[in-house]
Amino acid sequence: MAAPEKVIITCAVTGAIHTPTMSDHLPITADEIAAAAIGAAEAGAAILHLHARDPETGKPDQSAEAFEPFLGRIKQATNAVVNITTGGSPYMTVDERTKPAAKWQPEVASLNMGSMNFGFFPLLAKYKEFKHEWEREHLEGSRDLVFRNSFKDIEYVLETCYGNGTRFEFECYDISHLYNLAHFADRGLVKPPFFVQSVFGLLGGIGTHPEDVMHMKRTADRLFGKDYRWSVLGAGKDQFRIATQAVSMGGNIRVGLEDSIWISRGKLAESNAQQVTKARNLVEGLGLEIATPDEAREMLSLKGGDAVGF
Ligand code: KMH
Ligand code: ZN
Repeated sequence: MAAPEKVIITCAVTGAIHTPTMSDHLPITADEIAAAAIGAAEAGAAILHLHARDPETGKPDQSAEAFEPFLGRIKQATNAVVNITTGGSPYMTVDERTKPAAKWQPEVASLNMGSMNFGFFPLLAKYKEFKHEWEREHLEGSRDLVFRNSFKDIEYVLETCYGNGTRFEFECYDISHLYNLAHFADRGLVKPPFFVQSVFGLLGGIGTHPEDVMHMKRTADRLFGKDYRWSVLGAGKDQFRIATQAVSMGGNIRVGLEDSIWISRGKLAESNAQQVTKARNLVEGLGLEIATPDEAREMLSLKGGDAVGF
């Protein structure tokens, strides 16, 4: 029997959903994002999924300039693959969301494979006071928030980024998003190997039951066969339970404070590196090995760290 493939750990260090009030450990400034990303890479993350924030308020900032101060530093300090979000925040237009990836031409950019209700308002119940006024509006507004990723939007991201040799982390929040990816593959607009990031546990997307994870994998296997690499992220408290199931099924995993601010039940993660270390221990505890950044490049057919625009 062939040796199992190595496991790619992606770390998404800050995102655009959690807010400064929720954790003092959430990286906000460019210095904090750079340090968090470098720490995650040192702990074993092969891919770093990056968003930027306003350094004063912590509000998501999707200007290309906001990414500049940390991209160069991460590149200098690590060999990790840099993945720039095109999801930005679900409150932004696709044009705004695509600007950083278009300018900096990373090896990987995220690409969200369908529209969905994106409800994070249940978090409101946990916090009485907020550090910044925007945080309450951000949570409250998600009662009526459609994260828009129409076919035209997806084509726009593909057209803007493909010519730069950027490949994609296809974020699939539900089974239908796999079918949308298959549609683009049928039209020849995306080329294998596809890096499918299955997202579990967001209100508006698929749940976190083991059957949900099985169904996602079975469907992806049927649609893409050997033409894809499967990665999972579990939102919030389910992060490591989903990761454990997926690794045992041959998958890759994404951790990081973007998706969960927790390290264990009721205990905040003190850093992204802490979650990556836990993920690494999980992989190695199951008798598997983590992929280095160069091994991840090989598995995903990436252009290489020297071919980016930063
Ligand atoms: N926070 C993830 C569930 C993106 O950046 O493109 C969604 C995400 C979107 O990572
Ligand atoms: Zn993201």
